[in-house]
Amino acid sequence: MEYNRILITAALPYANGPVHIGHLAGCFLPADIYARYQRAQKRDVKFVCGSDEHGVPITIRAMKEHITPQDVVDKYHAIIKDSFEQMGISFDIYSRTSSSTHRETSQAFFKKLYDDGVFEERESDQYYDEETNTFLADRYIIGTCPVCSNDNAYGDQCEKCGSTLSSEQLINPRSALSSAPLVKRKTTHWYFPLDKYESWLREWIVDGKKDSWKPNVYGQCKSWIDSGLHPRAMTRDSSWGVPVPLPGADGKVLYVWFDAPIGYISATKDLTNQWSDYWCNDDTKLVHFIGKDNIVFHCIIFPAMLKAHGGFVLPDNVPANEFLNIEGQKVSTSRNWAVWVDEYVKDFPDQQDVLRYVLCSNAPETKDNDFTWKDFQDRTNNELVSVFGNFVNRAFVLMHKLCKGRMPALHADFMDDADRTLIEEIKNAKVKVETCLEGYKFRDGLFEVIDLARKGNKYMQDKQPWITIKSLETNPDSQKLVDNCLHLCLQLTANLAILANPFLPFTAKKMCGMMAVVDRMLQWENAGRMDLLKTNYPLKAPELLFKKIEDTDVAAQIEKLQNNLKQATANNNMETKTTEAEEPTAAPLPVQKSEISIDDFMKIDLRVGTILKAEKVEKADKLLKLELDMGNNELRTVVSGIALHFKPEDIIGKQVTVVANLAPRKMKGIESKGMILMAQNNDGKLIFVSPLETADSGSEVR
Ligand code: B3M
Ligand code: ZN
Repeated sequence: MEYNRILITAALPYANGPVHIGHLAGCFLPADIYARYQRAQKRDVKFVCGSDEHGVPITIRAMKEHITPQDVVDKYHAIIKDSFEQMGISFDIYSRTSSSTHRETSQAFFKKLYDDGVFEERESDQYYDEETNTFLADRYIIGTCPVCSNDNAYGDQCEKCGSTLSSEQLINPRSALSSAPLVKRKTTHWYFPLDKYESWLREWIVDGKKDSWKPNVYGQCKSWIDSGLHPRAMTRDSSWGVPVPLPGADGKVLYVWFDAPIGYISATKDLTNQWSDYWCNDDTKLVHFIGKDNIVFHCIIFPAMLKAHGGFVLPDNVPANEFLNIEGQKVSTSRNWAVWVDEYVKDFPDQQDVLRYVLCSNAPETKDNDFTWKDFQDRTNNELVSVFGNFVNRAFVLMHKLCKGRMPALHADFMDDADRTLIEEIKNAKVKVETCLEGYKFRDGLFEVIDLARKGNKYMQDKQPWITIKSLETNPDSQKLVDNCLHLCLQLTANLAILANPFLPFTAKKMCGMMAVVDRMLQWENAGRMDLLKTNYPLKAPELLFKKIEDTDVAAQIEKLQNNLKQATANNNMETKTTEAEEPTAAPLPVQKSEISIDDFMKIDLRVGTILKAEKVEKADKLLKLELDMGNNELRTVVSGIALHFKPEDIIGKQVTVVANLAPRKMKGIESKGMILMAQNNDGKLIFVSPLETADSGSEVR
């Protein structure tokens, strides 16, 4: 399909708190990289977003803080919008769902479905809190879990045992908002018959998107569709939201997940009168960037709504990311376990690209990932500063020193194979980065950019122009060799600016300043060109592109996290917890053990072993007897307490880290020679500590 327009959306953040780096990594940063890249390709792009200002969490926060919901959203809309601007998230519009455009657009959408007879009207009994005069969503009902007897299970989920529940299943249900006893009241709502769209969805997604959608997205959709779709209520009893546009529907609003995605349409309306060119043409490529918890809404419910309405384009792709954890734990706003973007930009002024770099190079594209401040430091110092920044800086410093501050010429008859290879690499890099970005592989794309800089460094290191120049007196051609080297390094620098621009826009702009070229040079078609900087053109002095992250910065941020957690735990009560829809309660931080010396550590002989056999140990329900290949024809028996977590047949062939010199000991009559290492999640789940790539059995782990 040839597309003539690209409409990019990023999930509308709830305006009930600031955004954290998990939000950035999950959808806003990839969406921005994609938008910047497509604009550089001179395609017709619109990148829209806005605050999601409806929904129960906002009303609860308002109640708690004794302010109106409007006050809540006004406050956070401003903070969120500013955070995005600071981080260079280049929305064409950042709108909000409390706007009049949105009210009219979502009401008209609802009304059209209503008039077309799409909805089913149903009466049901629902829990009502008589003290706060509200119907309670499942999340705001607490009771005893029928599965594990946890007294504080939520109406939609028990966080202790993980069961999905409905409030009807809770034993002794009570309100999370007040101490009033729960009563049931009759209420009428309009249901969208998702079941009627099941066969269409199956055809559109299961048959049609298998190869183009990410496996995590496709898989979630398929399992939803396979387990059967049911009508879903699209209205709620609440005083906050878009009023249901029907006579006699007082006190009823559109369900937040009905109106929020329509917010993409209203935002486009607020942006341009030509909005329907983008929404109502099949040659628009609509791409929704979201986090994994939003998949069903964007892949199933919203498309079915669009289909029922008619006249709208459907998403071409929904490249959802997984979650980013912080220092090994799930982000939790109620425990204040998060890195807030508004605080980052204060703590690290002018270092937006550093965060963009780390979040993209460690993006949770295929699985949940972990952000740690140490890793932030390592990636910044070892990759951005040492590879990219260092290359650009050296090219400029040497050009000023050895070529009088002007772009040196390229002397064709003095070129060698290394020069030609470098030119080839630059051309290849364009194609590689482009392929990655078109396929939503942002990590890989960024890796290619850094890899090109790495090649530049190697080239310069091999050429050593600072040595070559020393033989000027004996060899008058030396200047030409130096010129060639720096000419190529500087053309490479210009290419790096173009390729890095979608990822690191602040840096690319700075580089344009140093090269004294206009930003127009950054257009994608210029990548791969070797004539971007004109010979003899005066270049500016180098600017520092990135600052090193110091140990003290890392320590301060970790301390901040710990303090936030302590404070949040101290202030915590039921109320704050229940305002946070998706938050799991997490286990306390594992306490760090006391310091050891490197010699202590070196005493441990860690090796990779491969599991050849696994079987249950009789009369010991926790133990598995493992037979490990330790390389060099050594087979070893290790007894491990993992039987409750893994089936023996599932772990054959897995590689594990073995403490190989642990004194042997007998367990249930079997001699165990060594121990295997396991990581333990907050929820108690065990995970093998295995090499990321297959290693030779017996390899040392150091
Ligand atoms: N407001 C964000 C979230 O689930 C939700 C997205 C709406 S996108 C239409 O965090
Ligand atoms: Zn439970």
